[in-house]
Amino acid sequence: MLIKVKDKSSVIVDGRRRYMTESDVTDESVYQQRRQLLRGLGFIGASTLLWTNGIVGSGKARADTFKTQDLDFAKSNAQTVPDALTPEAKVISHNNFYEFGSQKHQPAENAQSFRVNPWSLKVGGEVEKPFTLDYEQLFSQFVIEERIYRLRCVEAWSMVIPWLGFELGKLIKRAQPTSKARYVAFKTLYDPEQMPGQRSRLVGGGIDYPYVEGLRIDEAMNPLTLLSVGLYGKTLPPQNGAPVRLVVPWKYGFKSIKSIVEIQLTEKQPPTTWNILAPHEYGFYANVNPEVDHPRWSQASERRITKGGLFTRNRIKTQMFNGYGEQVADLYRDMDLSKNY
Ligand SMILES: Nc1nc2c(c(=O)[nH]1)N[C@H]1C(S)=C(S)[C@@H](COP(=O)(O)O)O[C@H]1N2
Ligand SMILES: [Mo]
Repeated sequence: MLIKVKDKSSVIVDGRRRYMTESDVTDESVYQQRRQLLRGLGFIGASTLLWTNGIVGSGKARADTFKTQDLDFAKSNAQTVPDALTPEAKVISHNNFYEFGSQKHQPAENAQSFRVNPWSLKVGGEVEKPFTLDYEQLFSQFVIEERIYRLRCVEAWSMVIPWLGFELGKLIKRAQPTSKARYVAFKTLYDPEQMPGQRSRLVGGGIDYPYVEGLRIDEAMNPLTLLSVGLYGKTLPPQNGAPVRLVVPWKYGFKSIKSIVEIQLTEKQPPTTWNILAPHEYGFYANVNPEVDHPRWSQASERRITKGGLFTRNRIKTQMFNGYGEQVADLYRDMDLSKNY
């Protein structure tokens, strides 16, 4: 499996074709400086075939069996936050991915043999030009940027994650939506053979799979909305939604659907998994809002997952739209957010 972001000369190493990267031709520090410069100029570097062993999760979970690959990317200065990053070991070992079990440690334990290549992401529905991306095209068709975003789970914990990906809006534009397209519907892979949560309601938290999500088209086109293919400089580990997942940073985490196989433009508002499960608790919009409590708990504050153990004091105030109000408040100016939760 190789990820070829741009055409590069290739060499054969140990009997395998290997694409040259910057690090092959320069020494490491020069490579880093050059990469910095290229990023500053708005170029992306090219990638890779550096197999990494990943990182061992903090707990018992062996989150490192799956092989991620280094990805090169353009650093975006515009989309970052001043908050400290959540350590990678926690990002990849404390997950919600009910297809692999409903407890936080289970996805990292149960998803390590998940097959991400070959993959097929279908883009269709109310569009002039439907298309499909295969695994390599997920990394080669759009410029990969780094975006450092807060992720606020509806359960009142949060992380700060350096994602790699591209704007969903760019993919949608390529498909040329028709005038009927008002919403965007997303679907996760359905593969009970690989996903124990899809075989057993007990493991899968009672969800009717496949997991589905949706956005209004103006939300989908907002430049913050990301299709992520990596984090911490590497391709996504399966527990975080490999090979491609949505990231909508101003909404509760459950909107950020993982391991997507289908994106459909639609005329009608699509059904969404948590709304189907408990409509009075989880709305279609699910914007982070400290003033609208969950029926069973407050949303005024959150536990920020940082360095330090479980009992580190790290309770912080939750911000309206997770701190992204400047970019997104306009989308909702005529709406009652306590009704459209
Ligand atoms: N297919 C699918 N996508 C999903 C989920 C899931 O269970 N299945 N959980 C959601 C929830 S509740 C959260 S908080 C985020 C967690 O993303 P992370 O594990 O990468 O932090 O993924 C979201 N995407
Ligand atoms: Mo969540």
